[in-house]
Amino acid sequence: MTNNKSVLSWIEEMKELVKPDNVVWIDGSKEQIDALKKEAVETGEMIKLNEELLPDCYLHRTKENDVARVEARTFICCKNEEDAGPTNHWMDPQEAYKMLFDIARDSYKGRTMYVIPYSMGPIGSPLAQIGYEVTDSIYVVLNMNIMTRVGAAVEEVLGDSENWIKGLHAKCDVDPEKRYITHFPEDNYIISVNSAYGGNVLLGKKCFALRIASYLGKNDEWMAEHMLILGVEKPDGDVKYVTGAFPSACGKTNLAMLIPPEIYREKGYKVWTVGDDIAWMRKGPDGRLWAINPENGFFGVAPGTNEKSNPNALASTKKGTIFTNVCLNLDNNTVWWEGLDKNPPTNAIEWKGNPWNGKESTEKGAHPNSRFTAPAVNCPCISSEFNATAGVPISAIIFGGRRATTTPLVYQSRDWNNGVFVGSIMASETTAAATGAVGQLRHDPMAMLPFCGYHMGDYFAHWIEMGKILGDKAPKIFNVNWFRLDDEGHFIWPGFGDNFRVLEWILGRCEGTADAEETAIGYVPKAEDINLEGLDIDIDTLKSILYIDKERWAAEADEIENYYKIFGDKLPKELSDELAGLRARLAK
Ligand code: GTP
Ligand code: SPV
Ligand code: MN
Repeated sequence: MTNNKSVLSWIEEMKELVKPDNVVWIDGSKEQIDALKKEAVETGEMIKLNEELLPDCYLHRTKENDVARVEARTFICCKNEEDAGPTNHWMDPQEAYKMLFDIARDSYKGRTMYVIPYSMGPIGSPLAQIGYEVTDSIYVVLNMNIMTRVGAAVEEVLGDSENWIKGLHAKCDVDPEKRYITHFPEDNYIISVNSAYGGNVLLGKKCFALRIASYLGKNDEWMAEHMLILGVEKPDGDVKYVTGAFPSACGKTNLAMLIPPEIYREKGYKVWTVGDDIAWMRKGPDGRLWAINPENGFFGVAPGTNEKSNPNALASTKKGTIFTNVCLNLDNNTVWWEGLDKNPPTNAIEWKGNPWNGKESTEKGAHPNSRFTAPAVNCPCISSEFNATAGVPISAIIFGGRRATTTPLVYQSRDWNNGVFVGSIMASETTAAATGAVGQLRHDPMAMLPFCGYHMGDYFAHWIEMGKILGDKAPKIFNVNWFRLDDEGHFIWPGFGDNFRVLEWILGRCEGTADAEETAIGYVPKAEDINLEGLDIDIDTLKSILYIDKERWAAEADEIENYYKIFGDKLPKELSDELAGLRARLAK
């Protein structure tokens, strides 16, 4: 426990408010964490899985109404409504505090308050930040203990500094009508009530590491982004690092842990995972952009994860993992989800807790947004630089979305500002990661629509500014789309490990060794520039997903113009100029 006055006085304030029966300070020790696991099993909050097949693994089921992020109930509470911008929900901070404190008041009665000191980023890294989360949920404590660096060492680094983020989580009655996920960027404060699910309650993750951190970064020349970080090792041992921003459930974890096709493995190519969801980036002493992963684990989408699609993610879940809302196989007390294998258990309990026979039922065994919380150290391809306090230098930034049409497999932006434009016009089909309709195309600039803690127009301006700060050392910017569909609705590109072929082209472009064709939207590989060796796809098919359909893009430009209107005079002139440039090139 700390002597930090600012921390102690806030904890006193919280105790006064929520009135816990007792307070437990999380030190992160094995004894303490083991005791909490035991308690959670005794109360039924978690189910212990087969110790031989899945050592130290647990299953947790949330309420049926509490299975994903709730964007409609997520708020940015800053003094001026204008500062939250057109893409965020806003609440007046004073009104919000009052309403939230009223909801949370006395809600820990009969419960324990857990105080979690945590570091986002390697403890002591100049890029790391510290937070305290108080919660009445053991599930939250155990997940935070996997996803962040928790405990006494964090408090030692903080010392008596007042530079830390407050996070209050209160489960209350898990009432969806009173559920609020709120952020006070001007006060370094997060309050989350009436949920007990992932991104709503693991306050270090989306709330802090993206919404609050994006605001901090804007004011201090750094960036907090919804990005994976990976390293590509070449046969000569040289490693080049790349980040990728794809919207929720659009392939970050899969790309981050990719295994290159055999023809590359034979030559000695490898991929190393630094992060699968969030990157914090700042200009380093050498002038390049350096990135850390502020997290310490993976909160990954379970469905679709299998031995073929993502063996590294699957291996990461084999010990010390918490599964949420997957299916329980009663025959051997292990877990199952759609897409794990073709053998659904017949004697099982589905994610809602009902008996389930996978051979007969038409219902799903696992929720589409069921997740695993796995320690990063479990990952067979975890980067040697995972804990590097300086981070890793970034050569390329990749944007990408889920687009059935229009957007080609890959293209390179013309320069930094054009790359910011490419990120700003991202659109993607919605997924089960947030409540609401699935499969609807929506704008999701830089994959940050649900996560930007301030005005998106100012966020674009910050990106432009970072380009000026980095100058000719700025990473090159690309866009990818693994999700083009054929007339029958099948994915055209094989994806997963074969995405390495696209990564190879991207790095080749950074090094000046790969060829491309200049098009209206940017530099697109000629079909021959993507290596298809060992792959069963013909060159005409590849051509079809590299083709730039000018009519569709002209319609896209109209759509972008319309979308841009919501930013009013906050839209940087650089971006309206880029749009005009695109139109002019399309008209040629
Ligand atoms: P969040 O954790 O929500 O931020 O998601 P994510 O971006 O990490 O997505 P993830 O890698 O978990 O992938 C989500 C879904 O996309 C899974 O169902 C994957 O099977 C699917 N997916 C990932 N990569 C590819 C790909 O290259 N091609 C196709 N067709 N599907 C993919
Ligand atoms: C996402 O939705 O982008 C996630 C899962 O990574 S959550 O932590 O719930 O936000
Ligand atoms: Mn995510």
